[in-house]
Amino acid sequence: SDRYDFKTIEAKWQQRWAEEKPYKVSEDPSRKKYYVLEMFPYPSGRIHMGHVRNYSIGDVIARYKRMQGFNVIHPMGWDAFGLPAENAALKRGIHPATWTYDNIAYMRDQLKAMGLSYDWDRELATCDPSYYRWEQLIFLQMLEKGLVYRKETTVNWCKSCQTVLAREQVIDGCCWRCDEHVLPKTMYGWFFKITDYADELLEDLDQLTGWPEKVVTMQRNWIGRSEGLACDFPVEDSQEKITIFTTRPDTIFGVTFMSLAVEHPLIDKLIQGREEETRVREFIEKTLIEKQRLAVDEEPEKHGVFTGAYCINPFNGERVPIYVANFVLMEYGTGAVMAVPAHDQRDFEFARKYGLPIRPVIQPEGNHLAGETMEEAWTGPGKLVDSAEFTGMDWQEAKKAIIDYAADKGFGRPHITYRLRDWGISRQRYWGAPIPIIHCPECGVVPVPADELPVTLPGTNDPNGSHAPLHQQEEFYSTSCPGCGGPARRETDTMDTFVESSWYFARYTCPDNDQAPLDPAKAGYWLPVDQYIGGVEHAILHLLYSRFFTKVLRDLGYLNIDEPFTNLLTQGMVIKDGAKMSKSKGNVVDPSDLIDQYGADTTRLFSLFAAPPEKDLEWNAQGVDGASRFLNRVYRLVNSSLDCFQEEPQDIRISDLNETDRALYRKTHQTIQRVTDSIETNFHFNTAISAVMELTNQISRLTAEQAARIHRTVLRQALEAILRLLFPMVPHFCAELWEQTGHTTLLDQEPWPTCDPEALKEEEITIVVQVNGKVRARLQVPAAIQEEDLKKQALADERVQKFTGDKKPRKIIVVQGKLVNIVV
Ligand code: ANZ
Ligand code: ZN
Repeated sequence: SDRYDFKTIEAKWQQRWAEEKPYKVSEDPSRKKYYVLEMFPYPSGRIHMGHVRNYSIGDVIARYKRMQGFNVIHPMGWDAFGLPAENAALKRGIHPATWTYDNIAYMRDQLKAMGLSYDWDRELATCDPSYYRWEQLIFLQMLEKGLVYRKETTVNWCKSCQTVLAREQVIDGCCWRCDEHVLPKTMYGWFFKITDYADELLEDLDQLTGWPEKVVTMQRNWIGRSEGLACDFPVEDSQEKITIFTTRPDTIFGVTFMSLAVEHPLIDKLIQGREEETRVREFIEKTLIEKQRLAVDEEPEKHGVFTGAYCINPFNGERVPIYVANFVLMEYGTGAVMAVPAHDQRDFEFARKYGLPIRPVIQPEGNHLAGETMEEAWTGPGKLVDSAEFTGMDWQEAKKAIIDYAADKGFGRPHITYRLRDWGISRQRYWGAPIPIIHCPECGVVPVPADELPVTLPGTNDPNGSHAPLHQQEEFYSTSCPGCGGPARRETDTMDTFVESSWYFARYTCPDNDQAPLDPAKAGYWLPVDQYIGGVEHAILHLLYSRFFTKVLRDLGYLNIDEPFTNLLTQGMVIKDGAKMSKSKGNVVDPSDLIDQYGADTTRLFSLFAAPPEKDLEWNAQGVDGASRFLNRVYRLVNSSLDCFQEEPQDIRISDLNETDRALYRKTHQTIQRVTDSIETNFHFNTAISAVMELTNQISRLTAEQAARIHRTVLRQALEAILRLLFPMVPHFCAELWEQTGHTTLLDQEPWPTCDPEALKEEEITIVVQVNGKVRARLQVPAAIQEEDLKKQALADERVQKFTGDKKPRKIIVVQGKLVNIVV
């Protein structure tokens, strides 16, 4: 057959790479390192097209950088804890560990069948005690530094499943698994103090020039820094005061009521014994239940209830009625808002609904707002009115002046609030890393001594072992206190799986280290990750947590960097029939079928050629066929030209070549230039591949006669360039042809081709310029010059103008590539 035998070829090279380990690396201070990393997969069972795309992109970069001489680290592992393993265990009656490790074994084979150039000796699985024991140690070291704490919070609790649910697992107020009503429950949980790093996490975003701007913006908004005023409003007839946070101190004379979050701790005191008490309590209860029902980001309709109590605006001594409102968040600012309906839309709607006064205190230029006629809040700029001594000030100026005034009088202070919350890491599930803590009735919370780590998950070595939540496994939790030796109880929460993925990229630098989580020398050599590649769905949490962990590990002395990922590429989705490929849509293409039918190289080539990495990739069967046909064409082309590899190559000077040879030589070097440029600018492999296709076409178009006479070295260089340039994308294919053409080196160790600058210069020709038939000048012009440009240049030439003078040319005759005759 005239199709190349990809099955044999791919198996052969995969075996060689497994045996010879050309992708195994170690630290070498004499060489520049390059760390390329794709987000590691969850071992869900099989790889999908999204993986194929992600890993193909990473592999091209790894191979390209290797050919450029970098010491390239390119590792792979498994994000192996998490819920699906437990669900599968429930459904199929197998242990989560069995399910996970079986999947890993299967998916590892699938990745190997793609020919990805990983250093497999660095593989890690986060569910392995050899990994999570170090995570437990990091937890303890963070605890010691005050970066871990335990507090009571409200969680989503499913009574029938006896577990906390994540926000996404509450659907219409019910448990996604059993459909039971989900209720708020206060319980203890462990937290990482990510807010301690809020400022640094925000500031260092400026360093991340190699990240997509939209990801940086999403992180900035997530951290959500707000500057403003914290101000105390004394409660009437009471010693209490309510502290509010506002970003608009300039509007403080426009306050007409106060709104508290339903969870605000002062509410009880405010309403006790008042006639409003029952109504308020009912409102709070209703609101708490309603909160459970809301989808993430869904805004409830604004409701509130008057408490009967008043507080005093310290700026003007006015009485301000206190409301409880469902749109005030306890977790933000101080959980209390001074309401200014004239200048805040939420307050405006609330005021209209409950008939509260609207009092404008910021007047925009050329307009006069009146509370009775306003149709919406004015949130723009303006000058202060009805604001005592601040009247007449510009709003920006007034912000400062009012903060200063409050600070001076002692009832307020400048305040910065972050939207970012501390990271709750407690999960009540089985399949996660146990939190290494012991609760002792005498000593309280006691850390597990470091030399007793790991606290292993029970039952993982036994396929029939229990995988019930740890709080149901007495053998696990009953223990003795490391402090007093008395009976004690182990912590039964496990860690959020995002903890594992927050530092795995660092662990790859010493995956077998059994002395410490990290080796600062090794980490120092390899980190930061130069190029990270993954889905944009991780734009916030995973990337933020990894940045946080990097700073923590730096402060614990393990790392000497501030940021983990210098460059980030967020690849687009793989879509089919206009929708993301997913099981639920039934439009999944299984990469294994493709690899079976077309081979790994064709599959890789298709995924790289169909779209630039950051764009969505639309699946189409013709595209795969096209990729396959192209590779077969190159295969035949090289095989029909084997003789050019038999002679010793000669030195080439472009000026010595005849026209056909010169054209191919130029094209070869232009292609090298274009491919390199396309990769360097945002990894646009699709245009890189197009360039190689053009070069291939130019060779294929040679007539039999031209082909027979073409300069052997020029042809050889062209074909070698094709193999080198395509190698990162279709490695088995190129490795095989490289060998078939008599090379004994591995292409990985071959340098990336460089281009001959002489060849990139545009070809120039000499044109004779006549005036009325007499030769007056000779011009050096690009060979491809347009006729109009040539005429202009001829007319503009001084030597020519001497003879044409002011006379208007009657006629200009152009003989292509030779002559211009101007008749005057
Ligand atoms: C008075 C005011 C007047 C406000 C005005 C805005 C406009 P950002 O910018 O997002 O930080 N706020 C404060 N704490 C809140 C909470 N716990 N729940 C809901 N809203 C809260 O928003 C800050 C503004 O959001 C604050 O400034 C406060 O309303 C409100 F013309 O105070 B403002
Ligand atoms: Zn004790």
